[in-house]
Amino acid sequence: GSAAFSSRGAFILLEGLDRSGKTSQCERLLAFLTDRQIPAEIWRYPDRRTTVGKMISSYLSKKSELDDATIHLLFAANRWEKREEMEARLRSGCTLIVDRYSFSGIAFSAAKGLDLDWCKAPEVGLIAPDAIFYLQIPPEIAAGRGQYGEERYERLSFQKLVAKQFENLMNDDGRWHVIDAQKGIDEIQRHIQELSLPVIERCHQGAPLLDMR
Ligand code: Z5A
Repeated sequence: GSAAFSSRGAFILLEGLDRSGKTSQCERLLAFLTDRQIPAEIWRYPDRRTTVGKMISSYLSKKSELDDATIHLLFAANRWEKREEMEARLRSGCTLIVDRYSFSGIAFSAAKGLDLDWCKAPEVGLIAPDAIFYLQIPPEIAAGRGQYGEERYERLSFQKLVAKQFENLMNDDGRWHVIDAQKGIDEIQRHIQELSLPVIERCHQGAPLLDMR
């Protein structure tokens, strides 16, 4: 019937600082949905497997240098090169649990001092998430969850600036959910599950795909 025709998966995004617990929550949400026979998969950005992704990975591991504008555009290009596949997966009915996306792209570059509107521009026209879970954590607490590694950006002073940018990007359009990332892993997960199910249901009922604006 027409409902089946328009039925699609949901785009569920997790954002937050390094060590906020995104990966742990994505994995648990995938297990939960799979258990309930809801088709789902995890996507993460940057996708380090593509040609662009390899350039990003080399930059993050400090094996190469790029100016701030160039790396910003590469992160965006890494989303654009997956846009078509993302749309196809969603339209096939698969829910995508995504670990970082445009908001990380904008927050990290704006934290370096790049113009906010300039940072947002290359994201316009990408597929927009149906729900965004921002795992909110004081940067000092995140830093305490183990030694920062050797990657670029893994410094407390910079993470503080990024946190400020994330808080600026949130709005009250109903898609953003601020989650207290200091709670226990299971409690956070239950909260995310409760908020995700109605979103997935709406998408299955044919809610239109959204574009980043
Ligand atoms: N970046 C960018 O600049 N522009 C862009 O467009 C994009 C990204 C997409 C990629 O990092 C870097 O690129 C990133 C942003 C930038 N730089 N930084 N910072 P990545 O994706 O490779 O790494 P990450 O996202 O920062 O992942 P992470 O370090 O793995 O963090 P996480 O996924 O949020 O956390 P986790 O692995 O689930 O948990 C971390 C630890 O905390 C672990 O030991 C857990 O067991 C523990 N944990 C998790 N939850 C809890 C709770 N609730 N309580 C206590 N302990 C917990």
